[in-house]
Amino acid sequence: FLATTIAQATARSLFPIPGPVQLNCPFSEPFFSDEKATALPYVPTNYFFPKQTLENPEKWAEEFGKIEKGVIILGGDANAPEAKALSEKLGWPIFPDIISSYRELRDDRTISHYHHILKSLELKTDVVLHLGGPIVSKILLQWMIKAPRLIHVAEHPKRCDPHHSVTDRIICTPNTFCQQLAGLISQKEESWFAMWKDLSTRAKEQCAFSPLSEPGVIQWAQKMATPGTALFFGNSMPIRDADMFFFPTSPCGPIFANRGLSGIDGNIATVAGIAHHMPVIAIMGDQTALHDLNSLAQLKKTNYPVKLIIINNGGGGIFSFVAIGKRKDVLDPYFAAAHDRTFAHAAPMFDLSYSTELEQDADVIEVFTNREENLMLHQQFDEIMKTSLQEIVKI
Ligand SMILES: Cc1ncc(C[n+]2csc(CCOP(=O)(O)OP(=O)(O)O)c2C)c(N)n1
Repeated sequence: FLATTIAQATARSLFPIPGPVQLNCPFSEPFFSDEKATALPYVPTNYFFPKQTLENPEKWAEEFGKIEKGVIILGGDANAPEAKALSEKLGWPIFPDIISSYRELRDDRTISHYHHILKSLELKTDVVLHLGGPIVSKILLQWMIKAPRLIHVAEHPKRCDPHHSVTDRIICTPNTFCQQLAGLISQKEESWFAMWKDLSTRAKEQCAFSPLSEPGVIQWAQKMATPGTALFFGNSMPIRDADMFFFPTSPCGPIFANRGLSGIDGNIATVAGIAHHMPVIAIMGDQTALHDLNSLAQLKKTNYPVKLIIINNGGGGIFSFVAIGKRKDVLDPYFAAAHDRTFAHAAPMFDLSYSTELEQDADVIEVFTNREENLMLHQQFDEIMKTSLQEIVKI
């Protein structure tokens, strides 16, 4: 029972949608026995997964070959390095979501700052090719659903279409899809791609923040990223800021986040799990860290070191960005759950070293920010970005 159940759970964690699997283990009464358990002979099942292929790639290649203005969006867990070959052939840019496993590659087909471009300018595309799972950027989601054609490719049949806008749903492994098509399409010209690249280069020039600000912490992590270290971005603003501002200049380690689960729970436990396999730099908000405080005990037991950076803005800073942010009377007590706690005592309670300096070598680093200033910083940044990108379009 145990061997085949574990084999099945492992298989389910990999296919069709990679992710955690919960096993419920009911213990039979009286819960404890002195009797020695006897190991029975066991045979675990070996699983082999299908690689979904495209039935009629020629039809799609012919259609795509006629379209000049298209974009390739790599969503969560898209894991499609072959998108590069397809992008090169079609002359379509790639917008890689923070957890698409593509941003880590840092290749020249990437339009890193797509979020800022779409927020600043009114650009239109004829086709969106969305590979893999959901995306973090709401701005990108609102933009892509306006495209006359929205093609979603994933290897499972699950719907990932919150606005009911998908026009074509293709069940196929995204990487195989790109590989099959790229081989059939002849080289197209690059002016559409070049426009996106120019805009992205200009957008990048605007992204410089103090390391004491929330986006600045993300940019600090960008500097520290190495191929052998994983990155984890907590829910709420850290994952959103990472989606907007985390663009390593050379290939980096895998990027993790708890997307699609209920939310801010279990973030520290997730980091501990990753650190059984490789070192981790983790960034999360104070509420997220408080919600999973007892998992700090796990950080002492990992095979590899963890640097846990807690951005403490005294509550849920994300709520300042939504409509309720204007109602300070209800915002602080009921949404932000404002507090003035620090982690200075929590870290040593679990034998973890603690600092408030990013550059220090400590297990837990707490960076203090301010929710209102953070909102203003983002708003001012958006304005500067808009002006700067609009200048280019006028030229
Ligand atoms: C288990 C759970 N409870 C509540 C929420 C709602 N929620 C979303 S973001 C957030 C605030 C998170 O605050 P923090 O970790 O400090 O990050 P910040 O917003 O400051 O970036 C809350 C409570 C959730 N996502 N999950």
